[in-house]
Amino acid sequence: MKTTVVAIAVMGFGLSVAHAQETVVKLGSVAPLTGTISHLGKDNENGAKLAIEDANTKGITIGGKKVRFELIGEDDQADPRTGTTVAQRLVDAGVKGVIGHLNSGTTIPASRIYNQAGVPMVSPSATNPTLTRQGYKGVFRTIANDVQQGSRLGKFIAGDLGAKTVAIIDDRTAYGQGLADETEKAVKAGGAKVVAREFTTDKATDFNAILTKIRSIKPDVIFFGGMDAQAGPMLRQLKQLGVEAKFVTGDGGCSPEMIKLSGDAINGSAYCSMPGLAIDKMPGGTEFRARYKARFNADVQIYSPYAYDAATAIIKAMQAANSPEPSKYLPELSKSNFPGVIGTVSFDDKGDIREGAVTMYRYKDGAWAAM
Ligand code: ABU
Repeated sequence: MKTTVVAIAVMGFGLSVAHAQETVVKLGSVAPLTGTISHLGKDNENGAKLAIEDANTKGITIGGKKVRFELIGEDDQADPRTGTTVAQRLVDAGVKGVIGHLNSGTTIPASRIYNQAGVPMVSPSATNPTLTRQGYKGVFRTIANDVQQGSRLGKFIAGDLGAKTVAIIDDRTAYGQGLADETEKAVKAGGAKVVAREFTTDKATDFNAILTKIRSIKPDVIFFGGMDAQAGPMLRQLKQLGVEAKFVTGDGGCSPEMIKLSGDAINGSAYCSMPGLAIDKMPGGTEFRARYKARFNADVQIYSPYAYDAATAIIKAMQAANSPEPSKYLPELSKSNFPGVIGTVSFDDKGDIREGAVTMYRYKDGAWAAM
């Protein structure tokens, strides 16, 4: 632990009026800060930053010493290999905990590095179930997982939307493919038929070949497992091809950016799911949205409230343990139970958030409206 002696001198009097001991505790935040989903990465980082600024403003004392938290932001470019590289860099820099990563495809391989180093991590956004099924004690998430999300999506598509035929596309990432698989299971369990299963990548922007094939099948619903950077252009191209099917996607497309990217095509028939409460229904959601806007002059995209609570969980665990050392505060992190922005933050024995809700949204009047 690094200790800094801060001397406050009164200018003009040449006097040192106070000496305070301040301990710097480094935390990492990892997300894609460049590339097509950098808006989501920045949103995650900002959520963690706000929590850390709040903690520093409060003036937290741990082990009898005033603590200043320092957030080290890393860019994993949504790339699994880069994810492990930056994870190791954070471990080498001596971080005591990590908020991240954003993508399941980067978070799962990075979790091995943190586990080996004994550094706890809390992802605000990675929803693939495998993350918390690896037996790593220091791995948590503040968002519901894709078993819960896929099950809700399947019921929504086959039940609420009354679809008889469904085409499913995914981006072949751990998240997109995993969510598509879970949704397919639940769609079938709900009595609908999956008439096409296609895939693209998380780099693609032209989906015409896949969509032309699907157009000839005339499904009632098209489900896409992937992020807004693909979902937006895909929906636009669907409308250009004259496809009438309803379009449903998961949390990766449940952003204001999705609305921008899809343009007018989003009117009338687009839905998304979110593995959490609608921000208006979160106990601290309205206040968080206003504070976020005031601080960053930007709107919440998707996961910043979850990132705020992920950082808060780590800080609170350090306070409860009276130590920033991972081996000391990890048992407290496992026992987290506090009212966060998103609701009660408490983890089950795997590290998944307890009572994870899933909310369905419909596009209406320029925004995603919770149903
Ligand atoms: N939950 C969607 C975005 C992050 C992920 O890859 O899981």
